[in-house]
Amino acid sequence: MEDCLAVILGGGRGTRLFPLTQERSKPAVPIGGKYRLIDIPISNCLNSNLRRIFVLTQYNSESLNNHVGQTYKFDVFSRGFVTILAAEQTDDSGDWFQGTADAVRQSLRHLKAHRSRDVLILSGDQLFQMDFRDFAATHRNQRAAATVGVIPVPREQTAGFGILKVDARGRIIHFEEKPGPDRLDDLESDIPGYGRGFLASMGIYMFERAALEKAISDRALVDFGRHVIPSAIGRTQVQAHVFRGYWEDVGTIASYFQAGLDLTRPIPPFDFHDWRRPIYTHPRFLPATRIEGCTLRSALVSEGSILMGAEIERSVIGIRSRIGAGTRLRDTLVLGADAYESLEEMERARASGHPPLGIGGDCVIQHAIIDKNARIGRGVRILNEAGAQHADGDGYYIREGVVIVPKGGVIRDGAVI
Ligand code: ADQ
Ligand code: ADP
Repeated sequence: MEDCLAVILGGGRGTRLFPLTQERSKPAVPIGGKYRLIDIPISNCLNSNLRRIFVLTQYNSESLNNHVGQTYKFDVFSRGFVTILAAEQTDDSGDWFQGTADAVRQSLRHLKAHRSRDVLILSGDQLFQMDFRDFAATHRNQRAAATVGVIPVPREQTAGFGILKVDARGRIIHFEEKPGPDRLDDLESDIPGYGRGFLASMGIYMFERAALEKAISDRALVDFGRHVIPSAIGRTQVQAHVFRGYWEDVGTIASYFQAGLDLTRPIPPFDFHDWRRPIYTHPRFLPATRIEGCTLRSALVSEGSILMGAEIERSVIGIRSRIGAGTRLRDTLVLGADAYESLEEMERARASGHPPLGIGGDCVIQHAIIDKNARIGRGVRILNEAGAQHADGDGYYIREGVVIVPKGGVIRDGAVI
């Protein structure tokens, strides 16, 4: 893996995760109570001994820079780095990154400064654990110019994916990006050990370096899925590497929310407790969580929190969360806070008519995402009883049926959503 560079696609406009991406870039979106999305692909790389990593992002946020800078520090002998490349306007192109291939094309000059046989291209919004050494073995043993990570999926789950067909040796012979339902009959395959089904692209690609430079040299090829991969098939050897573990795209509010709640299952599909493959994050030196008279069922509670007499079910509680007495949370992701408020600050907030940081007492909240640094007053009810799918309210948003209180959002005492 010393002969491989990793490039993580950190996000285009990030509109599908709005409002979580309103004030931060997608890689900085929190997950699992104490991590950020970018920790997942970076940890997969580090656990695969891949230590030279670029993160491409459309917009650079302070929180992403802080997080990466404070987390991934390599000593001088390891030759490792995590470098963020934000879309920058250069003389060659007045445009921001247009698509995934375009983003990689614009970062080639940074990659050129580092020798490598191969380049691994990863998406920044996927929850999975993969050993990329297996991926590289497929790629190199098959002498492929490019290798695509693929996963078997049933018909009902094909929407939004590139679907492909392979020959007996695992070469990709046909690829269609996001085919319509009418195309599916032609794209079904017999998958060894799976039966009849569909092979979906995971949006993970390994390219032999010269093949990558050639494949994206034409500026008309903007996206890997839509242009580069389909046009490479037939011209060069494009291999499939079949992955059979848990893999979830968390690029939309609905999938992010569901993947977050799934972490609270007794045996979660994604295992943060796997000591052989740790997920790294910013070390914070937070105190233990204080819990007073609470009922907790299927909950993940992050450190530095204060939970006073709350009832919490199927929920993730992020770092430095404060939850007041008599509050009931169900199916909710609380992303936590960036700092604590002292008792005096809380009093001052109350006196100026603002709820203190965190969630006040006697609230009922379900099916919601409470982003960082939110201030939720006392007796607030977030139930979305009308079942709205999409709305922009006073201090909140509803996306795909999930109520989201944005970062730093304020919900006054007694409000009903
Ligand atoms: P999508 O995920 O729909 O499909 P795309 O929107 O191109 O593809 O995004 C891929 C990744 O790159 C995402 O993490 C996105 O945020 C990021 N990204 C997009 N534009 C970017 C830019 N300009 N700069 C930096 N990052 C950018 C792809 C494949 C499908 C495959 C699915 C699997 O095209 O074939 O099935 O992934 O999820
Ligand atoms: P993380 O979210 O990874 O735990 P930090 O704890 O370092 O990161 O903090 C996140 C953000 O909050 C940073 O921008 C930091 O400057 C800010 N922050 C940290 N501590 C305080 C504080 N006591 N008061 C106000 N802002 C803070």
